[in-house]
Amino acid sequence: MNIATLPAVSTDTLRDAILSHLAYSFGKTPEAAQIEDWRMALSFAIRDRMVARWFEATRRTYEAEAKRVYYLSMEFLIGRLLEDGIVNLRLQEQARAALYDLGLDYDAVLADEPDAALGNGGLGRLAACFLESLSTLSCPAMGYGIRYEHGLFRQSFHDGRQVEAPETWLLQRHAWEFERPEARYRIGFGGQVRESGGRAVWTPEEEVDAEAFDTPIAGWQGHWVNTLRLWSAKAVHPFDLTSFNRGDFAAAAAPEALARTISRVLYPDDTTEQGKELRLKQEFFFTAAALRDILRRFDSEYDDLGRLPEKVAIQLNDTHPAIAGPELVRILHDERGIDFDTAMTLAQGTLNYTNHTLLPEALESWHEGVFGKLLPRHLQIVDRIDDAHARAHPSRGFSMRADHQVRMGELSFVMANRVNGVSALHTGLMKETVFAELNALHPEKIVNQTNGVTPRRWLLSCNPGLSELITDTIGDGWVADLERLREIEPEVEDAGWRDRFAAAKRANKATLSDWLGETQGLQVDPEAMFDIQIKRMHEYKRQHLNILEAIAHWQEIKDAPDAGWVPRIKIFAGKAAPGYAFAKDIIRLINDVSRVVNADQATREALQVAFLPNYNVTLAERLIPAADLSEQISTAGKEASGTGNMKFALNGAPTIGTLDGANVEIREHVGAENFFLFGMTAPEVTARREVEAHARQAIEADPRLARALEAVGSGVFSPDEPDRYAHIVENLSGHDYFLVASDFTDYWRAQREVDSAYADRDRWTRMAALNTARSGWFSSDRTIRGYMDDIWGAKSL
Ligand code: 26Y
Repeated sequence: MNIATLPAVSTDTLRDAILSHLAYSFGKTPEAAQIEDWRMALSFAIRDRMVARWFEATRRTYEAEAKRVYYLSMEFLIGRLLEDGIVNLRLQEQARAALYDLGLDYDAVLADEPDAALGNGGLGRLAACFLESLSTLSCPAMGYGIRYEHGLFRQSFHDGRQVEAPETWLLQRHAWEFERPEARYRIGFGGQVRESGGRAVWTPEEEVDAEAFDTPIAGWQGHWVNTLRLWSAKAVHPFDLTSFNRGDFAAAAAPEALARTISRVLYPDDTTEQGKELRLKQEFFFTAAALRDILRRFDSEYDDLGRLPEKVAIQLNDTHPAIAGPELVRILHDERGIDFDTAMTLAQGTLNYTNHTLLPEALESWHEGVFGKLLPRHLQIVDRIDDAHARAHPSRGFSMRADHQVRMGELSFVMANRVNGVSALHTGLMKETVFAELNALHPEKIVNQTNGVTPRRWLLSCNPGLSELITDTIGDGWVADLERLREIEPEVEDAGWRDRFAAAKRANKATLSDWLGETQGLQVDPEAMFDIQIKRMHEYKRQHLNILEAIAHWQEIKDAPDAGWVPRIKIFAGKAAPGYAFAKDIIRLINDVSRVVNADQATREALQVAFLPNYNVTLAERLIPAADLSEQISTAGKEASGTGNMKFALNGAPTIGTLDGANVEIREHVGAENFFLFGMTAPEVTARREVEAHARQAIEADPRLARALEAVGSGVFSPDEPDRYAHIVENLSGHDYFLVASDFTDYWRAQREVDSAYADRDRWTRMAALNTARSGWFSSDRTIRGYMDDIWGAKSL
């Protein structure tokens, strides 16, 4: 069969394809089929439609001898893929109708798919948006990562406390991957380095195999399909027969278990770099496999390694794959016999590095003992890289090898052709702080690429009501050219159009309200303002500032229940790293406040608080379209960019926020009058920390803040254990590194401005609609074009 000539997809052909997969791929009759069987059959029918384009994309890339882009990331937070596939292939109507014909509920079938949480948060979700945009822009590209058996833990609450359980996405069948037993590489760890014939020869002590699993990623309209290749760790000799025959079954299975450990679980932390050997193993495992695969492909096309920088661009998503630098040099020099300086230059021309954080505790560094034990040859190479760099720049005042550490940020910087930050503010701060010295030596290296989000998932598919209004108004060209959202701006002056915009938002809120009732037992009036903060739990993101303001608000409502308050529901969601005690205490505090406040008959019309468990991509898709207000309240200078902030603005939720990360650029785009700004700027934050007793001062100056803290400290929300939150109060009135107290007063002011703006519904709708109309720049298509032009030198095919 010529796959390129699959029939055009009608409802009938799709229904037949589903039935055919049900029978031939899953061995089920329609009568016996469970929802999972139907979901798999539909997924296979959709996937079939990608395959021809996938082959075609590969063929065209070879034919054009195009430069290829490789995105190396420890995390790909892809979420569910079925709806994404259906939407991008524009098969929504057919899929809905086909399932209807089969007596099935489309939404229920889609909801059966597990949410693939192979990432912690922003960095992993960015990687997923980038893959989709790379395909939309028909850029020849491939993502490389780890096929974790267990993604980010599942979160629930017991007595308000976070409880973690393993995530098990692979226990259900997964429709999207193709196992590639033939794409398998042996990866070594430990052992010795010897000299032989003037060459270093590394003999690893331990070996595992990396086996590839490929997921096709279709871009908008399915014109181009790239691959996400995830590596799974397999034992070289899966089974120790001698032990088995001896009757020692545990020992017989040991090699298999040991090898699988490497790809078993995602590290659930995105703040504190723990220096765990297993993490370094994971990093080397997937990076080394990816490089072998990249070079195999390169060798199949070209015979001159000197052309590597011309034909290959490798992007390191943060320092997690930084070992790519020394590993590439090792392969080129030790294995391919290229002299060291040339090997280093070739690697430097090929690699690029994206930095996502300035938090010192999240910057990776490895003790040379751990590093040298696992990667003895790489430690030698790092030292040679460091020496070479020092020789070239005798004035430099730092080393990537200070304090017996290997500092991965410096290593990545030196080994990269381009280094980028993820928002204008963040890139500026990179130049002034962590990379000040390196930037002085290499002033051309650092560039900015402000993050973006894919409009297919984050508007078209998650918000069909608003998308339909937009398409009705300006046609559907906006989906692939998001800046065309500007064309709806003139309509914002039209009262009838505004009503339609407001109706779309209200419908989303009603849907969410029903869902909250059904699944969380929460009764919420869809007319209330939906005020939402969803992101990982971190002190710098300041969920505690939000809850303190809620407490103060509640207290004022109690003082004067009839003062005409604007009804609000504050919604929180987010996971805390299992070892981050303070963040977990904030979760518990919010849950405690929620219990007390929601039970208060005197105030519940005006204020409710909810913390939704198990935040993930799917929950974000549910919440963001229904949001009225987006909380982006990090301490200025700490949030590298943020991408949730972009999704909210795009879906018509104005921001209350600080001048941090991409908030700065969002405010520039949507207009200062459509953004609720508060708080200190990054330089003011730095200055404020120098003020003695800054927190005490701020608390003394603001009786509302003092009263809210007093309530927390005296057990109003934890009557069974009054001093449960004493340490939080102590932190916020003492050290208060993230300046919650100092920003409180201005945050309160901005919140009351939000209230009055929301009370004037027509004014609010205008602001909301202008947020949508002016957020087109935050498409990840724009970001990827920036990488292609400024960093990779790659072209659309
Ligand atoms: C080394 C280990 C502890 C670690 C693991 C994961 C360190 C960091 C991370 C993840 C960081 C992350 O998600 N950073 C976020 O990246 C987003 C995409 O650029 C930004 O929008 C966001 O501001 C930043 O916090």
